[in-house]
Amino acid sequence: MNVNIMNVDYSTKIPNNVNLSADRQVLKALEGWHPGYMNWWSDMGPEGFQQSLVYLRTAYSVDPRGWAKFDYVRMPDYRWGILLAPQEENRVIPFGEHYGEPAWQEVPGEYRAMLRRLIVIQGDTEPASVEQQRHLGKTAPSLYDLRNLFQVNVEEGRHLWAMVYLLQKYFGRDGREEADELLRRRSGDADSPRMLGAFNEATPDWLSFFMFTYFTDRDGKMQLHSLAQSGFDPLSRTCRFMLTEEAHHMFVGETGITRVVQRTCEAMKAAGITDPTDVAKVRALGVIDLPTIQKKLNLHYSLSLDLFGSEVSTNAANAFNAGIKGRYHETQIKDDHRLRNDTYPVLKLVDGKITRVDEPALTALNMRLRDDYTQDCVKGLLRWNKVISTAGYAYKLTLPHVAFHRAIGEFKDIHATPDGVLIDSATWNKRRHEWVPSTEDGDFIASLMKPVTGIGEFAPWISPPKVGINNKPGDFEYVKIET
Ligand code: BYC
Repeated sequence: MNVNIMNVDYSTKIPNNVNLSADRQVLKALEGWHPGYMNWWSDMGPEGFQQSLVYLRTAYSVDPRGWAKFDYVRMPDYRWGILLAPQEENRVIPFGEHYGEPAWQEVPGEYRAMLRRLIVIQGDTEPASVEQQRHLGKTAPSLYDLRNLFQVNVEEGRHLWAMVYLLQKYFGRDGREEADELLRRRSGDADSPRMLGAFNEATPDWLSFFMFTYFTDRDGKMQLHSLAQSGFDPLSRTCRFMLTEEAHHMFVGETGITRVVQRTCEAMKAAGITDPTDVAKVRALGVIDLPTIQKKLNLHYSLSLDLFGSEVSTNAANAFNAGIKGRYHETQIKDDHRLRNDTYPVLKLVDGKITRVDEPALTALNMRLRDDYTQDCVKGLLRWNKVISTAGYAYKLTLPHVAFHRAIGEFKDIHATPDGVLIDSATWNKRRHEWVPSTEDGDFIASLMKPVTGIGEFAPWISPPKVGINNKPGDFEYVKIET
């Protein structure tokens, strides 16, 4: 393996393993973009704490055996670098009409617009999530959680750099314009919103943050896996390295929810509560009741399903045919990787009923990826339910039906219960807050969001983690808060 690609050059302003110092034009373009990025970070990045020392990991190599180092860093001094996974020798395009041809090192002219669109959409989500989470530092339940939030934020910032590098290097002037636009749009802005629905929603509290990192970052994982299959090799290599960092984000979500559920169950047991659906009694203990956790889960799962686009999509078929966006674990699938004659079952609305219909597999690729996503989501639910059953409660968290609370695709114009029963608008309006959080639910959760900044201390609504970051002990000072 090439040694240069494994280690990162920190001598240029922008750390990288793509030999930027020999690529003056791109280096100049990126250095030109850098001040705008720093302005964006100071305006839209985490509120406060910018002068605090945070125990962060920074990627210093792309060697999977040891790629990150941990140290105290002030967030604005974080080295946002451009890191691509090592180039695989003789890599071929693993699917579509160009199956078996050598992977492209340059953008194929005929697919330029399609590639640019996908890179821009991917890039747009990264700063959006930082914007959505910027106020959460003020209410962190511990220094451990505060550090995890900032770790996620700086890495989403790096993922923006990753996409901007591709735009600047491979898309000339349009790429530079798109890179500037990525710093201009704002999550939730009425005039200039982020591109995808879920990235314009609020992340009002820490339970939402954990749900977001569990469900929405997992969409990121699936999309990055599909793009990591791309015949455009620089995109593939970029996404492969991003996935290394992404795993921690989902860990933060999964363990965060586990710790909330754990604390609720402990508190209920200690108080002798036998009915976990007795919301008032549970809330009086200062913990989040399981039915409210279920409502948050319903909301974030359904918002994340929307990120997969329509179940039946010619965009998806075109991107696959072109060799630009593949399937999850494409190279491990045993078929012709062209999908010329295959079908795939899709749930559709037929004569007012939710019906399984066989669609050409090519146009059903969003559905397939979404099914893979759902299977991946189930794993966390099994863990959370284990905590509940071990505590002796019969309550089960479940994923809502795919027709529930949708804004994109087959079910966007109907209403359904979490069990997938179709209901009319009047019933939906009357009952929706049985299924998605109401203002009162939000107010209750908000009332618990009091910052805890003592070393080794945790807010009373969440359990401490089982192990520390980088094996640090429970009394480790993850953030040295500058006041
Ligand atoms: N909101 O054929 P259709 C992450 C538009 S998350 C608004 O149904 P397609 C992260 C669509 O653009 C991963 N609009 O869908 C997580 C199209 O419009 P145009 C982000 C939407 O194209 C946490 C029209 O509807 N990466 O990384 O097959 C923290 C018809 O489109 C939405 C990607 O998503 C929506 N939800 O699939 C940080 C990968 N859905 O073009 C980061 C790149 C669809 O006709 N993107 N539309 O005007 C893609 O692969 C695809 O564009 C999509 C949509 C999966 C998003």
